[in-house]
Amino acid sequence: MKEQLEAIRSQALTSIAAAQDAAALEALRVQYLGKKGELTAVLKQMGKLSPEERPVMGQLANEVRSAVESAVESQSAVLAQKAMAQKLEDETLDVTIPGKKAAIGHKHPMYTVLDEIKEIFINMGFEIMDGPEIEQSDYNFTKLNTPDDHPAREWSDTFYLDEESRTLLRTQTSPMQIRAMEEHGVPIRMISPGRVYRKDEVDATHSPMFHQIEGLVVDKGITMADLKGTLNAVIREIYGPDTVTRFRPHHFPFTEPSCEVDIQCHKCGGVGCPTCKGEGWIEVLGAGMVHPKVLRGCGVDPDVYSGYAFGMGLERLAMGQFKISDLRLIFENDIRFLEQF
Ligand code: 2NM
Repeated sequence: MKEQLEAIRSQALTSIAAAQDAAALEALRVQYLGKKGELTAVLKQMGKLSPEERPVMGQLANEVRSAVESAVESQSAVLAQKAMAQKLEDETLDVTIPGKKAAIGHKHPMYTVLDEIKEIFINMGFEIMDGPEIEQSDYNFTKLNTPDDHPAREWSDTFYLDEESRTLLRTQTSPMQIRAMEEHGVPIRMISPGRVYRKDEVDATHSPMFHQIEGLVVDKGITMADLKGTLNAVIREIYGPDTVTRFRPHHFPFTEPSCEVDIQCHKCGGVGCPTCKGEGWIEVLGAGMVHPKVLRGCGVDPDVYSGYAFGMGLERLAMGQFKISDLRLIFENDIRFLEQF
């Protein structure tokens, strides 16, 4: 029995010291110390020993058990340390390696201009309202007092989506303002920026899709003076405090009276130059007092309420601001162009 116990001790200590991972170590522990393990099997034979041998073997067996136990414990500590060292090695992070630069791009110049203008109107208490790009011709034309025979209604000018000319791609964002008056009611002070569509051939100043901002203010006692004061303030925010403006009579079906607003050419001071095409003035927006018929059509009593509205093209504004010579550049998304802004 002594030899058996010594054999177990030396085998166990050798194999435990060679165990390479926690699972192998646990298997060895069970093999030697478990209920059905080798040491237990030897101890079961103690009954066969003489009374003198029993305490001697008992003591040896205990020595072997505690030697094996402490070998398991110390190997377990060795393995844990090895695992930690490996983990540290695997997760080594060299904070001195230069980072990877994320190419995230930036805002399109036209949206830079749009955000600037939104900010100006928000600061003046205007709400921003979005609407559908697919509209009913009722909202795009009829409710805006556009006569049945108006050229803008022609198939050659407008993208219709059905044979009956009931749905179309909006040609301006004003249908949104009709919806806003109907749903939100008055008083109202809003702008609606967005894409609009017209059947124009592409050239340096035209595109079948472009962006507009339209504005609408309706309240009791709104007059042309409010229109002029507000638009002058906005124009001076956009073009600078010394900008000279000119309000010229014009015609729109949805406003009466109507006007177009020019700024004096900042390049030549009104004398005439290539920037203003020799005119001395640059047209920047259209506006007018909302037609009583339009108000009435939205359930607003024109004898109690009045309002003004205006519209401007965003591309033209961005082209002026950033000195972009060709409208097509705005939509081609050539990185060599976009990176300049
Ligand atoms: C313009 C010029 C003048 C306009 C009118 C309306 C509405 F819905 F109130 F009738 N919204 N926008 C308007 C007026 C738009 O764009 C050049």
